[in-house]
Order: sequence, then structure tokens, then C-alpha cells
Amino acid sequence: MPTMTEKIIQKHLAEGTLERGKKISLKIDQTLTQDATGTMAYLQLEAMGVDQVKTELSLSYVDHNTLQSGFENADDHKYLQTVAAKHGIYFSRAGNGICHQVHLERFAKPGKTLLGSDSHTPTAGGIGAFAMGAGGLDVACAMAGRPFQLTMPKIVKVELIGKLTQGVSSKDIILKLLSLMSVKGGVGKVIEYCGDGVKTLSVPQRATITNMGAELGATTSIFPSDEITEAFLRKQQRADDFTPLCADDDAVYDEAYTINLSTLEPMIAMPHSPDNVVSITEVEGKPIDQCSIGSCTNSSYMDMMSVAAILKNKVAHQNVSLTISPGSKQVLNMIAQNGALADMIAAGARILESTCGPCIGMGQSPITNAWSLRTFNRNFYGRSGTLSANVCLVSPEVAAASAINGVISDPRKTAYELPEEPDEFLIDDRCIIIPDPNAAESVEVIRGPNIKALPINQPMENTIEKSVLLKVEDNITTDHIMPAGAKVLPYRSNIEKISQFVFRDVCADFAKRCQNHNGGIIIAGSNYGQGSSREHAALAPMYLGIKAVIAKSFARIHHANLINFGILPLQFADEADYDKIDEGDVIQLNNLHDLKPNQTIIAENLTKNSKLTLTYALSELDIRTLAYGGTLNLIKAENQVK
Ligand code: MIC
Ligand code: SF4
Repeated sequence: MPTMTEKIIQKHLAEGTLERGKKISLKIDQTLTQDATGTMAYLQLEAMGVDQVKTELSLSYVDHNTLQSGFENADDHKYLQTVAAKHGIYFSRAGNGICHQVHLERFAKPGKTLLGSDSHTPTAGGIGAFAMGAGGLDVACAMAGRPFQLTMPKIVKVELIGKLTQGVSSKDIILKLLSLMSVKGGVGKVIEYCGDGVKTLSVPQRATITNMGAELGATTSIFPSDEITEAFLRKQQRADDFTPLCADDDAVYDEAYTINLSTLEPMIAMPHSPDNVVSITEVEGKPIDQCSIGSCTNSSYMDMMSVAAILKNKVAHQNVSLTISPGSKQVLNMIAQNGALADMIAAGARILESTCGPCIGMGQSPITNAWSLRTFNRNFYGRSGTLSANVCLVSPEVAAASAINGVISDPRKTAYELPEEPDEFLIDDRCIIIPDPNAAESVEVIRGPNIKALPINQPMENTIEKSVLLKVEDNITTDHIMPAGAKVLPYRSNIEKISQFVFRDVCADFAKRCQNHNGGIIIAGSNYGQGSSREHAALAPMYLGIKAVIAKSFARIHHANLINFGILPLQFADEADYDKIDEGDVIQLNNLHDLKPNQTIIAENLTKNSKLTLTYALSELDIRTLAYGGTLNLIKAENQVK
């Protein structure tokens, strides 16, 4: 009676049992990295002394930092290309597409485990892969052949019934689920889809849904692998990669939801959170300034074809800047060949390269106080690069119809011809460089001057006595902690430089505070560190001397990243104690060398002369890792012992 999750986990279990809430380790079949997290991951892989990767397949994509306004990003790409050739890693060149879109098209396989240094790796759940996001260091460890540790998740069943109507898309399904579950509703859970409605959705439509499962905080999301999956793989000339997968009829779930596709309406996530969702009818008519179509959520061939159909013979409203980023070279090539691209260009769309682009603030920041509709997955405050902008998340159909009208529009009121599914996809993998193991030894890894050595942390001391340097509220994202955008991203391989931007838009002098106090402690609300997998949100604070974060609760990937870099993640036993600590208070944590799983420790607030009980969700391995000051130190110590 297992679920899909249990079937895949059982097959990949390296340690532990299927008991919910307990730590397990999984064998990882495939890994992926992208350029913004990849440089660190490969520096870490090199530091581990690994020769050739131990996975079935590892890929390095270049899709985030492609705005080359200085030498830094270009140098990173060269480093990634050469380090991939050296270690047996496939390399997808800049321009070949967004990692998740390309991986879905060309590499993801049903039933396999995939670990990616990007939080939207669960996109591959659309094809039935068990795909998880992680920090770069965890991905490096997986490439080195180490199993990946996680907490055995709870399993949520989402039954889809009925069929979408014209103008309503799979984006609206996941926006609806976000409205039901919220951005923390999926933490510690896998979302499994089932029901008759599943059969009406193509693999890329399913992938839009699993992609944005990341915004629920879910460990991953997964669809069955069925005849639709098989047809998709056949059209990608990958029929051999098909294996069926579904949950048993009597599978037992921890939670269940039902969504009726036939009655679903177009939805919109209002600023500044993906779960701030309302029906489009509630905000229809509001003037807008920008529409950006693309990202790993909505840049598939059929997404582009729907957009082209809506734009055909029309022109974007004069007040709207319309940008379109097709998700991959495959998609771009196909729409170029069938004329859809010409319809977009004629409509005044600004065609961008097949990369993340505006989604990560790499250009196209909207005007001051803008209303910007984006088909992306995150509308966190400031992420677009314009702090005053109001960014909303919508489907490609809503974005295209709104771009024409200049106001938020319901695509059900726009007449357009529904495009047809392609009979086959255009296959051309020449922009993916396959490593040659025989040539690996002679490859020279090229490191530009911006690529700096990895900072090394000290072992954890038995007592931490530090000031609270910052107190933040619930749902703080890794974009708050470590902003991205065109100005900051070029320093992803230069921790000293990037650390100066930590909490830039929350507390402008945070880095200085850390320097003045010789490090300190952060106090946070619930779901701390939601969003991106960027380990820089732990690595840079570690570099600034942050020793512990005390929160009401943590997002999964960030919690793991904190441990990886030797920052102690602690939780209030009683959430009300959050109110008993203020910025500037000096906190003492004692006997840290005696931490044991499932226990508590007492924190002394020396300023207020009070005591608080704290818990921690740490396994024996996590505690050992923290004691060494992080994973790299632990691995080095283990290697010395061998
Ligand atoms: C994102 O969408 O925030 C990113 C940029 O893709 C990140 C990774 C990163 O920060 O490099 C993610 O989602 O993990
Ligand atoms: Fe790229 Fe945006 Fe997807 Fe992140 S969410 S991988 S930045 S397209």
C-alpha cells in the first residue's frame, strides 16, 4: 500500500526507515547545479578531493548569471565548464536553457532521485522523478557519492478532478493550492498528485505544478509516471527512460486536498508572497506597467504557444513593457521555426535569452511603484530589483492578455485559438558538452580573479555568549538574507565581497554590526529561510561571525545549509518566548559539546536575567558536523582518519 514517495524512497534508502519525522539518507542518482550556486558546489567538490563524480549523471547548467556587465560572471562560466570536464560532469552552455526546463526535456527520469543546488529542482517531479533542492555543499557531497540526509516527510495527497477550461492553466492549480496551504504548509511534506484530472495534464503542465511546490515549502512534489509521461519521453526521443509509477490504491496519506479543475478560475498571487492568492476577477482592470513571461515555472513550448496565440495580430499596450524568455533552446528553436516567435516580436515583445533573467533580478527591473505581472514563482519583496514594485504571479495566459489590454485581464474574455500539442520535439543537444573521461586528466581548471578560496569555519565552542544582532519576523526568505540581482550575483564565488550585502534591504548596516560585535546571534519567527536554496544565506553570515539562529521554525533547505556551515539552528520550545528577546540582548548558550538528539538546552538571556528553553532538530550526524564547524571540516577530518 505504498505511496509513490514511499516506493522511491524504499528503493534508494541508504539509512533509516520510512517512519515519518525520522532522519533518513537516500542514494542520489542524478545531480544538477546552476551557475549561481554551482561555483561554490564545485569548489567544495574540489576541496573534497573527488576525482570523477560517483552519480549516474551530473549536470552543470549556466542560466542565472548570464548578464555579463563585468568579467566576473563570464569567468565563473569558464570555471564551471573546465571543472565539469575535469570531474565527469555534463555542461549545458549559456543559452541552452533554464536548468529545470532543460533537465525535464532531456535528462529527468521517472523513479530516479535528483538533487539540485536550486530550490526548484522538484520541477522534475512532473515526470515522476523524486527531485529535491539542496545547498551546493549537499549536492557536492552527493556527487562525491555520499547519501543525502533528510527527514522522512509526511505525504500529502492532492486529488485533481475534472478538466481545465480555456484560459485557465496549470499555474492556477498550484496558485489555488498555495492559497489553501500557504508558503509554510508544505514544510516537511511531499505533495503527491492523483485523480482523473492528472490524465488531462501534459508533463510540462505537471512540471509547472511541482516547480511551485517549492513555494509551499515542500520537500518535493510528484506526479505519477503514466502513458502521458511515456508519450512525452517518446517525443523527446527518450522512450527508454520510461518506467511506470503510481501510488497503490490503498496508499495511506497524512493529509488530503481536492481541486476541481473544471470550476477553477484564473488566479493571481498579489505582492509580496506566492500564497497571497486571489481570483483574477477580484483585481481585473488594474493598470499595469510590465509583463514578464518565462522562468522555470512557465516557459515550456506550450506556454509559449498559448502566449503567441493571444498576442497574434495584436500589440502590447503602450504602457506595458512585455518581456518573454523561452525556457530552452529547444523551445526557442521550435517557436522560431513555426512562426510563433514572429507573432511575439510583431506584438512588441522584448525577447530575452533562454535564462532566468528578470526572475532573479538579472535585468528588467520595473519602474518605480510598478505593477508587474510575472509568470514566475516568487514575488518576494525587492526580488525584481525595484523595491517599490508590486510584483504579481500569474499564468502565461493572464500575462499575455493583460499585456495587450494594459490592465489585469481575465484570459477567458480574450478570444484565441488553442495551440496543439507537438507531435515531436526538436532534438539538438549540441550545446551540452559531454565529458570525456580519457581527457579529464589533461583538463586545466581555469579560475578568474573573482573566484576566491572557500572560507573555513572554526569548530563550535562549548559556550556561545553573543549579542542578538537582528530580530526578524515570520517567513523571512533567503532573498531577504542574501539578496540576488545583477549587482550582487557576480560575487557568488567571492564570499568576502558578497557578505557585505547580507540583510541589505532589512538592516542596511548588518555586516558592520557583525564586525563591530565580532559576530552574534539572529532571532527569527517561523519558516525562517524559506525560498531559494542559496547556501550563501548561511555561508556569508558564517563568514560574518553569526554563531546561532534561534527561530520559531526553519525552512528545510536553509536549516540544512546552516548546519553545513556550522551555524547552530535552535528553536523556541514555547513560541511565546520569541517576545522575550530583543535586539541587543546578550544570550549565553552552554554545554554545546554535550548536545544529544531530541533534547533541549537552556539559553540564558544575560541582559534580561531570564532563561528560555530551546529545542533542536538535529541528528547525531548534524551534531557532529556542527562540532567540527561544518561539513567540509567533518569530511576533511574523516578523510584524515581513513
Ligand atoms: C531562485 O529562484 O531564488 C534561485 C536563484 O534559482 C535560487 C538559487 C540561487 O539563489 O542561486 C533557488 O531557487 O534555489
Ligand atoms: Fe531561475 Fe527563477 Fe527558476 Fe530560480 S525560480 S531557477 S531564478 S527561473
